[in-house]
Amino acid sequence: MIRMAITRRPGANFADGITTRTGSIPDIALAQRQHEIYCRILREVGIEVLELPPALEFPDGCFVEDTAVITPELAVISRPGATSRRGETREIRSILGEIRPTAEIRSPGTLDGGDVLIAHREVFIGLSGRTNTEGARQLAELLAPMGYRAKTISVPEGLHLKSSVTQVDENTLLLTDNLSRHPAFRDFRRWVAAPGETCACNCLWINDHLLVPDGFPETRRRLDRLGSPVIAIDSSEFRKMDGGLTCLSLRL
Ligand code: CIR
Repeated sequence: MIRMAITRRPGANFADGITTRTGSIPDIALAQRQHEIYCRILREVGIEVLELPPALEFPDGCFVEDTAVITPELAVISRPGATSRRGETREIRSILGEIRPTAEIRSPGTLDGGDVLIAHREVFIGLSGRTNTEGARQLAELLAPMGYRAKTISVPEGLHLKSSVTQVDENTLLLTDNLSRHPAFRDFRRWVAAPGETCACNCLWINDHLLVPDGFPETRRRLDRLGSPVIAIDSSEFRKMDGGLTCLSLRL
């Protein structure tokens, strides 16, 4: 049961963040509305949401997931791979430090929370443009004493591992065709996103509800069969900045 989430509202300079999607500039007012709806839905599924104000020095600051990896036992403060995002961890470290024991990824390690998928006691760590082998090694070492087993996976496409695979129920992963054959995931039931709907892979399964990005009807039809209530959320403006539903919160 997730009791609390930390989010940060997108600021007026949200469009100055990093993106690979040239030519699609986010509408700030719409992003702010979509963010409000996201926070409201988290509250509706029983979560207390700590909404931080925009941090104008960090246009990507609303993607708070990248700043930490949280387990019930420990919060590991990340060291984001993009130098423009490193400072985002400062305030998150002090908030999490009040709530949970903390540890840190240290230089030369880099790690973005979006590259880390924890399901049961398995920690899947994506090696991407943001997370390097040293960051992955440090995270694995920090979590091992609590019984977590880490596996690294080369991120074949998209920004982060969780752009292409997320957990959608206790034993099911929603993933891209490419990743579905990866041996690291063989103990899970694997559902491939419908053709042309790979952006639907970033879902958020939380408190027995499944939050899915709006606009991917075929994948949604499949997810409806899983049994958890499915809630579609329009995250179009975050997608323009390479973000999705998991990116917008830290959950604990
Ligand atoms: C970035 O490039 O860092 C941001 N524009 C998007 C981060 C998305 N975060 C995530 O998938 N966890």
